[in-house]
Amino acid sequence: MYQPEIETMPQDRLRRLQDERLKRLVAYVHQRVPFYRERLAEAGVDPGRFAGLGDLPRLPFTRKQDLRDHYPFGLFAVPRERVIRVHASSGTTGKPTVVGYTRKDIGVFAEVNARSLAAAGARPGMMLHNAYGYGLFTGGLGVHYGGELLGLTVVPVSGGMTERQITLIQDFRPDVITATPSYLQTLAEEFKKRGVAPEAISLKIAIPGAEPWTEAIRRDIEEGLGVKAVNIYGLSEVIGPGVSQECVEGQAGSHIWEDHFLPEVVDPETGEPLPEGEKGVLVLTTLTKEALPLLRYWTGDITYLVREPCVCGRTHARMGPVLGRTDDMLIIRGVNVYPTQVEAVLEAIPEVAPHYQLVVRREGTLDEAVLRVEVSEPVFRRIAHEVLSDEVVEADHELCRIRDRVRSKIKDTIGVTMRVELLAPGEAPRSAGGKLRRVVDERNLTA
Ligand code: DLL
Repeated sequence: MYQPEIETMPQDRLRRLQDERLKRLVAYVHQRVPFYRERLAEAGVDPGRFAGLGDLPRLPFTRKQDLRDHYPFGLFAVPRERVIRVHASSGTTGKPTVVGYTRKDIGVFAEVNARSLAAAGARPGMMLHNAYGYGLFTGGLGVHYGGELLGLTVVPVSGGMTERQITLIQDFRPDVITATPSYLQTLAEEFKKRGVAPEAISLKIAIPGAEPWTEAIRRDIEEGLGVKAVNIYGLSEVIGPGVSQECVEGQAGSHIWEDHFLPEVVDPETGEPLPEGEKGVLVLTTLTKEALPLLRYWTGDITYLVREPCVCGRTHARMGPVLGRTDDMLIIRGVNVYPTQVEAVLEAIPEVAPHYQLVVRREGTLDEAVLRVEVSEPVFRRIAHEVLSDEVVEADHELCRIRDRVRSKIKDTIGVTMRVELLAPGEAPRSAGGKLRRVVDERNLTA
């Protein structure tokens, strides 16, 4: 562990630490951020009488829109001159969300990433191939500083230029790789195409994050690259990568570094806090940030919390995988659909691969959902063989059966009829280095 005394702190001590820090935070934002002064007044919270953790549900939520409304620097709690770095995340609409860091914030950012890398199994002296994007995106620089602090040799490759990535991995022989899960799949496929066996790849640990992924993708990455794959989670508004990290011992949920980030899971409709284990929206309060402290930030990510002790000995609560987002939930003919539900269905059908694209359009007044999914390699070879041996009818039957199976499983589990189109292996979109968009909504519903 990078900081064993903090990472294994008994939960009652951790609560006391959070309680003190939360009280200090409320006084701090009240004094320094006009937006929060107003919001706290509206909520009837007097910082002098704020009772700490027990009073947490009385604090107002902060949403992405609040950051947009105060674009670019309006929510900063320190003069711009004390901000030594900014990052930004590109929103789907309009202006990016801008975040800032004081020197101390950058220190915390490095610390939580050093902790995360160590929890993933990285050790001082190892080499890290960092393929998260460098630049305004927090992934590259966040992991980079953590790697240096832990004592790794960091190779700042950034995303993209797959050819060069492969060469560097083969020549430098790194132990650890950090990249989005979809890009790790792309790299695994490239190695396979070149006939490089997983055992011949030097990598031992992969740390996917920045977009949702599933157990099937974990298997893909672990088998394809010959590694253990452990999740890293984070978001720019709260700090960037390193808000939580799955430990390699447990591979069962990601430890939220609770001395810096106070987690809650709340009901997406009512905002009421939910008990441990129930699914809802993750809400995070930054306990130590100076430049951009946030009260109860509504991440939009759907997950659940686990407070049970972990096999690794860390006491910090774990979050489950991100199951969807309140805002990428699609409503198709009145039914709520999360892309991860589609993924789960596809994973249970061996004839197809979990590479897909979901296109939703409007036909007249009706929504039409088209699920384009790749058939698995063995199915593809069998069909190709049948076609070449002039058994076209058999091939056609088999494809029909697979399409029907996918369609009826989707209908049974999600409740929506989708048109299914089968693709050859490799035809669904792949990541070229960054986050991958698997869902295309062409309905333009705001127009
Ligand atoms: O993606 C920070 C990051 C960089 C995390 C590198 C991990 C690794 P944003 O661009 O602000 O920040 O996007 C944040 O991405 O609210 C989630 O919806 C999603 N996300 C991030 N990590 C995960 C993950 C970075 N491990 C948004 N699993 C978050 C699922 C994730 N979704």
